[in-house]
Amino acid sequence: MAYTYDPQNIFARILRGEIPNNTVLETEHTLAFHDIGPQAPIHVLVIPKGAYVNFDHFATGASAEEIADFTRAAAEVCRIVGATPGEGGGGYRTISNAGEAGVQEVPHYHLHILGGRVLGRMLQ
Ligand code: DGP
Repeated sequence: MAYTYDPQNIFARILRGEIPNNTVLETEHTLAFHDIGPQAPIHVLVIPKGAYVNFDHFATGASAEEIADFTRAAAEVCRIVGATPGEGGGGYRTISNAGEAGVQEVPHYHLHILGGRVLGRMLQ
């Protein structure tokens, strides 16, 4: 699948510093910031700095170094916001929406980290 990345999407603009964000963590390949419309007391978005549209594009197109950096940054974000179970946190949920069925609004790959309350079951 060939992906066409829109460099004017809102997260690309955040990465270029054209739009401010409330940063939680920045690493070499990853940026994490608070969601503008939080759906839970903790709602952080983790995005790669590279131009990837969705999870498939990232998983197949990013380097092993980028993927490792992203994955570790996401885990670090959970610690920073105090959500990590076993480390005093109450737990969290990660979600990545893709495409129409997934209702992805921003076409730059991102992981939602939600927590700070009991989120309710999504899968039975
Ligand atoms: P999704 O449907 O998975 O593409 O979710 C996109 C999320 O991005 C949504 O929860 C709201 C958030 N969002 C959209 N615009 C901005 C913005 O300008 N700043 C921040 N911090 N979050 C944004």
